[in-house]
Amino acid sequence: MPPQGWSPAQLFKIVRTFPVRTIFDSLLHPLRRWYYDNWCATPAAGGRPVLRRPFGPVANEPLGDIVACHTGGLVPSNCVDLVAANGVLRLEVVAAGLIRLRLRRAGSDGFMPLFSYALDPGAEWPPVPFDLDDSPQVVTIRTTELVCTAVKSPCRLALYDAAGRLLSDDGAGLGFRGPGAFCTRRLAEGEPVYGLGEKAFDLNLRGRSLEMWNSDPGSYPPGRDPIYHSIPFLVSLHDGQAHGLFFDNPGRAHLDLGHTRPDLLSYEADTGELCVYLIGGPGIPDVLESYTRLTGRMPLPPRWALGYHQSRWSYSPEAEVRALAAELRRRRIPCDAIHLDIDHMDGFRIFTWDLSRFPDPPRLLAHLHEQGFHAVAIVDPGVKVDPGYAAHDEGLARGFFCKLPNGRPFRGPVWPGDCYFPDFTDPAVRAWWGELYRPLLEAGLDGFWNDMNEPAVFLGQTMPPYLVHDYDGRGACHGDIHNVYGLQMARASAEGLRRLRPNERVPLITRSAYAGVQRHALAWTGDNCSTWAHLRLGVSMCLNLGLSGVAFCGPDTGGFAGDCDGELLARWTQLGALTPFFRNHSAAGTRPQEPWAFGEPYESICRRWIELRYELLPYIYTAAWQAAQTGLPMMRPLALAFPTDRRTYSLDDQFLFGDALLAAPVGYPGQTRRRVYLPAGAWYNFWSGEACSGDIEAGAPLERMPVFVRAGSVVPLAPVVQHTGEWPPPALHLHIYPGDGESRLYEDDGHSLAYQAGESRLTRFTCELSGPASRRPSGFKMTVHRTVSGSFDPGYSHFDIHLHALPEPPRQVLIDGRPADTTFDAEQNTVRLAAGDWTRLEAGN
Ligand code: MIG
Repeated sequence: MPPQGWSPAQLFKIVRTFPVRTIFDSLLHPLRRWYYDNWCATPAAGGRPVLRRPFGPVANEPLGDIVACHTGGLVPSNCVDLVAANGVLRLEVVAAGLIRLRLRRAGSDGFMPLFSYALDPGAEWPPVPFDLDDSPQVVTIRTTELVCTAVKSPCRLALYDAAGRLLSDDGAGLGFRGPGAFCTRRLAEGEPVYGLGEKAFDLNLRGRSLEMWNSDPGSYPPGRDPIYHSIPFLVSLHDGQAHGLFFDNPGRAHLDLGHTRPDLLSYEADTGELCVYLIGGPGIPDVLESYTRLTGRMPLPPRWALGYHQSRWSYSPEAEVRALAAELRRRRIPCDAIHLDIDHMDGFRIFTWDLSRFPDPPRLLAHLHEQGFHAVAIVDPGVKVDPGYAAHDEGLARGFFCKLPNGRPFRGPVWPGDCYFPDFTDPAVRAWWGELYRPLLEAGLDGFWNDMNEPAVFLGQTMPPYLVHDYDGRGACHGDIHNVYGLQMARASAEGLRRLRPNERVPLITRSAYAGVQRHALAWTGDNCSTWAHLRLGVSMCLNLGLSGVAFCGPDTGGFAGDCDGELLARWTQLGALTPFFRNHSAAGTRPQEPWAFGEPYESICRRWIELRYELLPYIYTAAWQAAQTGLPMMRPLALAFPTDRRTYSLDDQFLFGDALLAAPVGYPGQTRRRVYLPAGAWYNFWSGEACSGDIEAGAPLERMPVFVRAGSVVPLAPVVQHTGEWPPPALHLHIYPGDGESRLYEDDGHSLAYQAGESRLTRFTCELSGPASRRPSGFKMTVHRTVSGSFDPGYSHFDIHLHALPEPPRQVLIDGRPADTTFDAEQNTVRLAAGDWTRLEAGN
C-alpha cells in the first residue's frame, strides 16, 4: 500500500529520482537489520545489558498501600516521600502551581538525579512554602495554588485547586509495569483533553488511544498515529478549570484518553521511570505558562519568518530558483523566504552543495537577498557512508555516530543510501554538528529545516532499540530515549546557529519533536496531503500543537502529497495567512502549487491573502512575542478563551488567532457560506464591520474566508509590502472596534537580539465604550488610551486610525483633547483620521 495521498505514478516519479545506491542499500537493509539484531545486539564486554521488551502480556503492579511518609533527612526539603510495599512515590513541590511526582522501585537505592532534555535548563525554581499533613488515612500537600492528596490504602492521588475544587482524581492508582510504569486518573463527564503534540485528530482528544513513538509515516491519513512528534503533555478542563499533566519519559508510551473505559485516562510507559508533573490553572493560559516555564518558550522569531514562505521539493537547479524569485516579484506576490529541499546537495550529502546545479551558492543567495528574499535549506540527520566526505570522515574518526552494542556505528539507508546517524545526545557531537552550519551561513543561508529526524530509516522505520547513546554521559539504549532524537538534533542545530550568529535570530524548522522543542525550533506538520480533509485537519493539529507549547507551527499550505487544485489552494492560502507558520510546500512529482499555478481567479485570491498576511504582521509579531513571553499559543482554540462555554470544547473548524481575531476557514469544496459560533460578547465582521454575535451564518464567497474581530480591540496593520525588508512602513494603521478591551502591540528591530537589551517597545491600547452601544445610538462615547513603554523607535511617522462600526457617525473626534480632522466612509461605516504620537482618543456625540 503506498502511503496516503500518493498515486502510484507520483510515487514512481519519486522513486525514479533515487540514486541506484539508495535503492540498493534500502533493499539490503532488512538483511543488515537481521544481522544487527542477531549478531550485534549483545553488548561488548562491560556494556550495559540490552533491553528487550518482555514477551507476553505485561501486568500492572500497583504501588501498594502507603505505609510511611518521610520528609527531611535524605529527602530534599521540597519533597515528600511516600513509602509503599512495592516502591516509593515522591511528591515534589516545584512551584506553587507545579508538583512533580516520581516513582522508584522498592530496593533501588534512592532516586536517580533528575535528568530530562525536556526541561529548560535556564528555569529557576526558588523554594516555595507548602503545608504537609500526614493523617492516618491521607497525606495532604498544600501550596497557595494546589492541594494534592494521597489516600494511603489503596494509594490514590487527587489534585484540587486552592479553593478545594477537584481538578484531577485518581482512576486506578499508579505503579510499575514490566520495565516501565503506569499511572491513571479519572476523566470527568464532558471533560475535554487537549495537547499531546502533533496528533492527526480532531482538537478534543478524549476517547482516543495514542502512542508516543516518533515515526515517519511517509505522509499520513487523518487518524494515523503515531506520527512525527511525541509530546506527552495534556491539558484538560474540569468544570471550566484547567489543569495539565506532563508525563516526562522519552521512551515508548501509550495514552488511553477514555478509549477503553470512557471515564479512565491511563498512561503506560514501556520503559523508564514514571515522572509526572501536575500543573494547576486556573485557565489554560496559566497551565501553559507553567508548562513553558518548565520546558521553555520559543525564542522570538525574526519578522521575516512570519512572512510568506515558498517551497517545493525541490527548486533545483539554480535557474529554477532564480525564475521562482523573479516570478514572485513580477506577479507581486509578497514573499520572504524560498526553501531549498534535498536536491541542492551533492548526492544528498548534508552540508554540501551540488555544484553542477548550484555552481555558485553565495552568488545565488546574494541575488535572492538583493530582491528581499531569505533562503532556507533542509538538513537531514543521516551522514552518507562515503570515505572522503568530510562530515563522514570526521564523525567516524571521532566516534560521533550512534553505535551498536558491539561498538560499531549503525548504518541505515536514507536519501543518499547508507548513512551514519550522529548521536545528538553527546555534547561533543552537538558542538561539532553546530559548527557544520558555518559554511552554509557563510554562503548566505538564513534559516534551516531539520527533516527526517525521528530518525527515519528507509525500510527499517527507525534505528533499532539496542543502539547505544551517550545521553550526556549517562548512557542509554535508543529504545528508551527514541523520542528525544529529533529534539536533540534541533537543539544541536539551534545552539550551533546561536553561536555562529550571536546577534541574529536564525529560524530553525523541525519535523520531529519531544516536549521542550519550542526552545529550539518551530514545527511544521510534515507530509500532509492536498485534500480538503487535510486542510481541516491542519487546524486541529496546530491548535493541539499550540496547546503543547509549540506556538510556532503550521501545515504545508496547499498540501504536500498528491495534487492540489485552484479552489483548494485558494482556501488553504486563506487559512495559511492566519496560521503561525505560513509556507506553501509540495512534493516532487505533484502538480505545481505556487500561488499562480492554477490561473485566475485563484492567483488573485492567493495574492490578496498573502498581502493580508503582510498587513497583519505587526499584529502577528505581537502574538509571537506573547508566545515567547508566556507560552500562550498564537493560534488558539475558542475553549482557551471561553473555558466555561461547553460549546467551544470540541470546536475546531474555527479558531482564535492572536487576541483579537477569530477565523472560520472554509473546509469544503463549493462551500460559499458557513455557520460560525461567536462566543460571549460582541464581535465584528472583519470585512464588513457589521456587529454580530452568537450563532451566525457567514457568507464565504471564494475570495473570502470569514474573519471576526473581538469588540474593544485595536488591530495594528501595516501597508502591503513585498517583503519585510521594506520595513518600517511610513504609517501604521490602527483598526479600532468599539467595545471594552485591551490590546497590545510589541515592536523591535525584527531581526537582532538587541531587544534582549531593552531595544523594544510595548504599546497598550485600552478601549472603553460608554453609552448604549447598539440599541439607542445617541449618546455613546468611545475612548482609547494609548500607553507606550520602552525606548525603541519603530521608525514610522504617524498612525492612520480607522474607527469601525461606531453606533453612528461621531459628532466629534478628539485626539489628546484637540478636535481631529476626520473623513467618513458611509459604506464601510468607518471614520478615518491621522495622528502623530497620541495618548487619548475620544469619539462620541
Ligand atoms: O522522504 O526532503 O517532510 O517536506 O520535502 C521525504 C524531501 C523527505 C520529507 C519532508 C518533506 C520534504 C521531503 N522529505
